[in-house]
Amino acid sequence: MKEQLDQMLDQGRSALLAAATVAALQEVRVRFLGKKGELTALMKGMKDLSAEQRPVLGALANRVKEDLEALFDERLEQVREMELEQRLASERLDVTLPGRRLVAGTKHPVTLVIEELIEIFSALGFGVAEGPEVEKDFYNFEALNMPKDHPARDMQDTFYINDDVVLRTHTSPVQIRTMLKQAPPVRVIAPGTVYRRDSDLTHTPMFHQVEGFLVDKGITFGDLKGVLTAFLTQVFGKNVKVRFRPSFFPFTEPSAEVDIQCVMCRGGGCRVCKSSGWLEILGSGMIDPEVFKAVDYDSSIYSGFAFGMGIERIAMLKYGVNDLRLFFENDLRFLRQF
Ligand code: 2NM
Repeated sequence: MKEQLDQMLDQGRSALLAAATVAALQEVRVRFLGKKGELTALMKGMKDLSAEQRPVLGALANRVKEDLEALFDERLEQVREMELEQRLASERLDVTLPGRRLVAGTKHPVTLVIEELIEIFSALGFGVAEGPEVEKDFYNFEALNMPKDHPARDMQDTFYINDDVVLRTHTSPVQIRTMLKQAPPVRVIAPGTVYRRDSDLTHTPMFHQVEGFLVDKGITFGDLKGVLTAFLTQVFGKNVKVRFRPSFFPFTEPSAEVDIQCVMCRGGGCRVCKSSGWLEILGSGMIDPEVFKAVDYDSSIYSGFAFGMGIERIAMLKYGVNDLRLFFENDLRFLRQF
């Protein structure tokens, strides 16, 4: 039995030293020291020993038990430490690594131009108004001096929802709604999306406009020229040359188209200005008394001017974009440049 105990001590020691995880250590402990363990079984057998042998071997068995328990505790400490170190090593975070950069979006060039125009006209005292894109025929045409049989309706190819409802072909209906709500004096611009049945290299069925108007006592064509010239010099630079040309719109009389000297060739003539040296930027005019009649403004007391422009066209000239379609393709390589 003494040999058995010595052997058990040796085996137990080697097993404890070999166990590399807490779980393996526990297994060794159960195998030798557990209720059904090998040493426990051996100790139970001692009751059959003689009276002289029992205390000697009993003491030896106890020492073996204590040695193994002590070694177990020591190893447990070591293995726990090892496991912790492994975990810390495998879960290590380098807090000095740079973070992943968030991809920030950019504003669409059309948005940038609209924001710039709002900024400029705000400084000139204009408020901003919005209205529905699905609009009644009355606000889109009728109130703008374009009755049902008016030839000017053919100028705009209209998306009809039904006989009385259209996708707005310009943002002028917003001015009509503003005038119906508000008595003069009034100064407002209306930026927004408009729709026309037109689709080719230089036309998209949806595009953007900013229109604006001002009504007060004693407003003249001189005010129109002054405000629009101030506006254009802020967008295209203070040295830009501006030209007013007679034109026609059903809702203004007189009407004028406004050109700036070509930003590409500075008037020398190029493809962009079709060799004319000038670029058409704005439509404008003094608001027709017929429009005032529709919104119940007294044209013997008040007068005003209005204007409108296409935003994509201005964005193309401002940023040197040569293809309208780029604005609608949502190619990030294009959009990220703004
Ligand atoms: C343009 C050109 C000329 C215009 C007129 C009005 C209203 F409602 F006051 F009569 N709003 N916008 C107007 C005038 C728009 O765009 C080329």
